[in-house]
Amino acid sequence: MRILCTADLHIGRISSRLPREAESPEITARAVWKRLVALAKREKVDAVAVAGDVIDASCNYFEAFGPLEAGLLELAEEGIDSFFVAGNHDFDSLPRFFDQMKIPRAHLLGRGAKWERQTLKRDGGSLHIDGWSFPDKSHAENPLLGYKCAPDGTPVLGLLHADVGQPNSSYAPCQSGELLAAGPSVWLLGHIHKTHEWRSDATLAFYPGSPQALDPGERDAHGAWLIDWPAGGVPTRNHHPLSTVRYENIELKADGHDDVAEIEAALHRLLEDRLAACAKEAGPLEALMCRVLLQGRTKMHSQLVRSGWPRIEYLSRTAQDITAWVERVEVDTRPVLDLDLLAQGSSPPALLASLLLALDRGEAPPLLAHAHQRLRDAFLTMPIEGDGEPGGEAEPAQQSPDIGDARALLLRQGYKLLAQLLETKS
Ligand SMILES: [Mn+2]
Repeated sequence: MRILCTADLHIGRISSRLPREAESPEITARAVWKRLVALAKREKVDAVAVAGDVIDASCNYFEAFGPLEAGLLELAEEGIDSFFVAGNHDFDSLPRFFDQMKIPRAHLLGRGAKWERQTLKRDGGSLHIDGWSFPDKSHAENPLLGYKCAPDGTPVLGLLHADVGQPNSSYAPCQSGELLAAGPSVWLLGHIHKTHEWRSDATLAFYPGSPQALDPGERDAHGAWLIDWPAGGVPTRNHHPLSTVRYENIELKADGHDDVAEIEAALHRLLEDRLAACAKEAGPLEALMCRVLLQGRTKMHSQLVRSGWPRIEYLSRTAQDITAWVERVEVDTRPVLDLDLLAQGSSPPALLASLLLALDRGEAPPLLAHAHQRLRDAFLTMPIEGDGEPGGEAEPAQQSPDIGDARALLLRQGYKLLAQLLETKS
């Protein structure tokens, strides 16, 4: 049995923060659905399984309707079944689609938050698919509390859109341990857009991640997973890249680079290395969007902080039909200063230098706790990138700032201020 697994397509969205030149029809979630259908046919899979959030929002219903119908009909013609559950984004639109379209071999499981089992039969084997769909735009109860997996010797694939390991989540919270003990040999999960897995001896539970990377928080390779499930054997899983966009963070050490040309040259080398590394598992990749973090001690610090890097938006590099773009440069460099010497005395620069030294040593001056509190307050009122619902789907990049974040921010701002104070003084 071969099952192509995905989730979180969010038809209606496109990959964000691309320069206009990098935009193509292929960066839409609609287009990745087409590539997924083509992959399913090429790989001659038995079924496609999708763990929710296929349609981004109710208002994208008409945009999603045509491509979904066409893709599902193509799959059906090839004898490929498809199994869906609804997520928090398409709790209403996906059931509506299935109500209006009667497509052979396409199944929506678990409407109204009621667990439902379908069985896929092929020569030499069968597979149960147990699924549960979101009944509303949020659901604070654990969906596994109502789940019973009746074992009958047939392997089971569980299909669920849920927030794993976040007990206070409003999006079907459950624990990885509960999933691994619930009965299915494999759980295909939706909701978190990054690939993540949990394993026990006999069980695998995983988020396949969004097949098209949609924003800079969705880093690394994105695609779908193909599970090969031999009758009576252990399933194996392979990643197939499908995203035309890949977001990456690049750290560039500016130590020893004392003019812009040197830093530019170092950046070009890094982009080339990253391009070469990404080309190895590129699939349909067209754009590599790099967020560059400039770190280290450099004489260029003040200039970089003051003027940023005006030419950066034009920086691109192409190799093997993939173009690397610098999406943003975050300057986190430090000036070349003797802080111990500067910290002597009681002038404003001296007091600031002592504070920076204390922060660098890992001490906790009162300002640190204060800054942390202010950061957390700001986080609570901040809209979540790409989602628009405050306090919505917390993803790793969107968790409440910790004390380390506060320390890094104070250091960054402190060095900036110190460099400026010293300049004013001279
Ligand atoms: Mn979701």
